Amino acid sequence: MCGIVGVIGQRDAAPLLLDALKRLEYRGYDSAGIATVNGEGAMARLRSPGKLRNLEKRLDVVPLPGGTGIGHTRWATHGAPTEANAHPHLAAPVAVVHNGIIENFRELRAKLKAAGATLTSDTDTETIAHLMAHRLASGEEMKAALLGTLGELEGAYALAFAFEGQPQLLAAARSGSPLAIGLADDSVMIGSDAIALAPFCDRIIYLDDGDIALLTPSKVEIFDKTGAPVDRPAVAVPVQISLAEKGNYRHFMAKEIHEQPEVIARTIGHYLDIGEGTIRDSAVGLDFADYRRVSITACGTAFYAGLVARHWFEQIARLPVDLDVASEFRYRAQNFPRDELALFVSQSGETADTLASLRVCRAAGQTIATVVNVPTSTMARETDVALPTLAGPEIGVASTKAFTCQLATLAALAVKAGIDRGTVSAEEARAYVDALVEAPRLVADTLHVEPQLERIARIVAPATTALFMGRGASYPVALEGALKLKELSYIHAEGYAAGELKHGPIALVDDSVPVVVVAPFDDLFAKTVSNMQEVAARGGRIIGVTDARGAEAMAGTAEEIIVVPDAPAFIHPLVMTIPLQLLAYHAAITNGTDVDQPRNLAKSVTVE
Ligand code: HGA
Repeated sequence: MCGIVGVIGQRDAAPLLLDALKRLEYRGYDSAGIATVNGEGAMARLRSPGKLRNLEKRLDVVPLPGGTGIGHTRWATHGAPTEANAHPHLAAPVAVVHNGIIENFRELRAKLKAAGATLTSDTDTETIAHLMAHRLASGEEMKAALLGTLGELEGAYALAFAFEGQPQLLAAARSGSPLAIGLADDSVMIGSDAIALAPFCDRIIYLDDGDIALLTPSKVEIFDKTGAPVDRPAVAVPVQISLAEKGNYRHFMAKEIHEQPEVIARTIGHYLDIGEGTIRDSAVGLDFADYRRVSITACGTAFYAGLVARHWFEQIARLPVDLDVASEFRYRAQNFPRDELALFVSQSGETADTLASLRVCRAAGQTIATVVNVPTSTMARETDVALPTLAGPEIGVASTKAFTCQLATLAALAVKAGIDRGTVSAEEARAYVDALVEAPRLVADTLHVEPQLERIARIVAPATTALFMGRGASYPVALEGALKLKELSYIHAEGYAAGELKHGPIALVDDSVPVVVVAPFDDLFAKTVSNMQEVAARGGRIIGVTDARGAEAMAGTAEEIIVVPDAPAFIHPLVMTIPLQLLAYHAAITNGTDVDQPRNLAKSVTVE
């Protein structure tokens, strides 16, 4: 998603803005730009399609002077990723960068054109610069002009403004998209993500939804949406954020895959009382005896974590689960019963559709719980109960460690639900806890299959279609495996419930189609193996992911068998996911795609 940065201070702005933008590259983007204001108030701007290095090359030739400026990496929603559509957008004296969507942009463009404005881009964003410039030209004060402009916008935005003729001023605003202000000794910064600001600032102020801010080198003034001054606390830059580096790994994704034993251990350590063999009440802060059902809402990988959780809640706690993708959730006619727990899952805590769904449930008076990786995020702040996944910053666009930490958290919740609802005895609870305690070690052991996956990835990489199948809790794992492969290697991949294959997708099977069968040796194994035979009979190239006992039954049918360590059935989804992540990673490397920033994708999807 779009990255926003801004700086006002003693240092040369352009190189600093570029460095800060580089720290947001992981979010995914397709063009970039910077505008600066020098000491005399003159504004200059450079924009470029493609990667930041294109902009950097241009800056080498035409440096932008000045200590004040704003910068942007754009993930296009309105208009192609061209130079003309890249931010900052100008309408003298205003320059603006934007993350979000202005939904009434058509009306605004028509109104501006009728008033004689010349629009030079196809974006929704450019209207904001013109509205603001128009108000300033008609003599409105800065704050009034800002509030007036925002009052005309419908939709979501995080905005940073710079002004020609005002080298000592930046403005910022947020509604629906995140924005933070960074404080350093010699400068004040703006960033859409604290990661952008971490190395340059010691303290961060997170703006609340609806806030606007006026920044000078020595002062930050914040107002709420009514224009009343408000105090927002400045907090120390979280250490974890400053540590978002690649280390010795070739890609963030590789680092994040290999970090999983550690971060899963950290996450379960938060929820489990290992000595007592139970789940810590204080870590969960919910009594599931109060709820008749749970609704889980999420997007993408987090939705698949929710699908696994449905199995766990229903099997362990006999608690019915309703599940939907967040982009559809709001459009269903629902009655939002008070005795239903509304549970949301999001890595970033900013996912626009999930956040909007959360707000719908909150307005309906439901109790809101959120499984979230970024503790300072909007969702973490707007939820009744925040359930952290302690995965640390995830930089690779394709989620890996955040997914397994979501699983670990949801597994602990399901056990807690079983205890609260009396479906799990103390002895059974201890067995579940013991199984979870084993997860980090088993995941670490599973990582040893990497050399085999590297080789298998070379078989899969030339395919144009790949299928993944699984049954029970392995079905969402298959879905996640397919999503990972398509995100990273651009191979068309689909996940199916193993029993569904013969209802359609089997028509795709021939000897060019790899079929990944996720089947640990559990109660459902024999049925999945029958489905595997159906595929094999039609020439499909089977890649089995199973454990030692399953491998015996697959031998002779599967072309390749990846053997993971024997694990308690409860944590199979955590273990079985690892080979699929490695397969996608190595297929991407074989296909030469951009592993950490796959094309067209964004890390934290802050637009609907
Ligand atoms: N709508 C703006 C900004 C897009 C955005 O925020 N993406 O994450 C544009 O298309 O330029």
